[in-house]
Amino acid sequence: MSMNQSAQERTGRILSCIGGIYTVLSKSREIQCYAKGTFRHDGITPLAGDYVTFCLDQEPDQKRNADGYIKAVHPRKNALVRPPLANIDRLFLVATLHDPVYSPLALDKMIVLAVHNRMEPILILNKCDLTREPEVQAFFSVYKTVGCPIFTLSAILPDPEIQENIHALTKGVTSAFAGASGVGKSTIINALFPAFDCETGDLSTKTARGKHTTRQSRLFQLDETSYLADTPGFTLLDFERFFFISKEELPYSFPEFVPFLGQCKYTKCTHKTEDGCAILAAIRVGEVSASRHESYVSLLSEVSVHKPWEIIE
Ligand SMILES: Nc1nc2c(ncn2[C@@H]2O[C@H](COP(=O)(O)OP(=O)(O)O)[C@@H](O)[C@H]2O)c(=O)[nH]1
Ligand SMILES: [Mg+2]
Ligand SMILES: [Zn+2]
Repeated sequence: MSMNQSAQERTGRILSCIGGIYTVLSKSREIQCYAKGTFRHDGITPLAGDYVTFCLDQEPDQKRNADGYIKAVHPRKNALVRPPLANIDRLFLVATLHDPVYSPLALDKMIVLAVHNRMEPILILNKCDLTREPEVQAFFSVYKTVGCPIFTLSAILPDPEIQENIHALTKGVTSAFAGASGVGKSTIINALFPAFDCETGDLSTKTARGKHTTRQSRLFQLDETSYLADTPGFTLLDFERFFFISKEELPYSFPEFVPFLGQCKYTKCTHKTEDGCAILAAIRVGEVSASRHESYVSLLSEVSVHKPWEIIE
């Protein structure tokens, strides 16, 4: 490397990647970078959401249409495989009791995934205009023991106070929305962040044959310290591919189980049906919900089939 090629190192955050060119946000400026770091040897691919060290090229690379190159990817808090995103702090999980009917197992699996990957789960029960109050209460009583925030709302009849409370939870963090197709993710996001261009309905991401086109993931800066991930087709199916967690770790991803772990009669208790199980005792006194425990038992049989080498840290 000649003298005049030595470049000053800077840090920034990747907002998006299109055709191998990364848009890196650094001090309110968007810099186009290609990847050229030692991380390549480590098999790390830079992702939207990554904090990176980059260098500006002395002379912008006309051929590549880039201003500089990414030199290093900083350690991640977490990374999702699909959509490819790194460093998500909060995961808003949207569910509905009608159109579509939510699956407790699917929702509980998403909560496990969030907790296991150090994303704080926030539950949103949407389409409450289609739902009778006792059904909403039943949902609430199952999930209140989890200990995460729960919002019940109707995205087509926005309530300013609920909106404000959800909005406040996106401050100073990087958030993403997840949930089955049709639950109202885009409608909720559009109402909360009018500047964020998020189409309702998933039609535009499908081709005529009904296949999803590959859309790149993208981070949207809400304000200086707040980011929102654009996750158009982020449904449970996308989680399944990287649902790797050991059976020993699983109970720790049920936040309401944690205070009782270590209190069972048998140290190797799997909390299924054992005598003297503290989790089963907690269900009897209403501190853990039976439906959540049912999901735990189902997921335990699912994770037990993975061999240790399949576990991705
Ligand atoms: N009745 C009712 N319909 C809703 C509500 N929220 C969204 N929808 C409708 O549900 C459909 C799917 O919403 P969309 O935001 O595209 O869902 P997404 O696939 O999760 O992004 C659209 O036709 C919305 O108008 C709601 O609170 N109540
Ligand atoms: Mg959508
Ligand atoms: Zn137990």
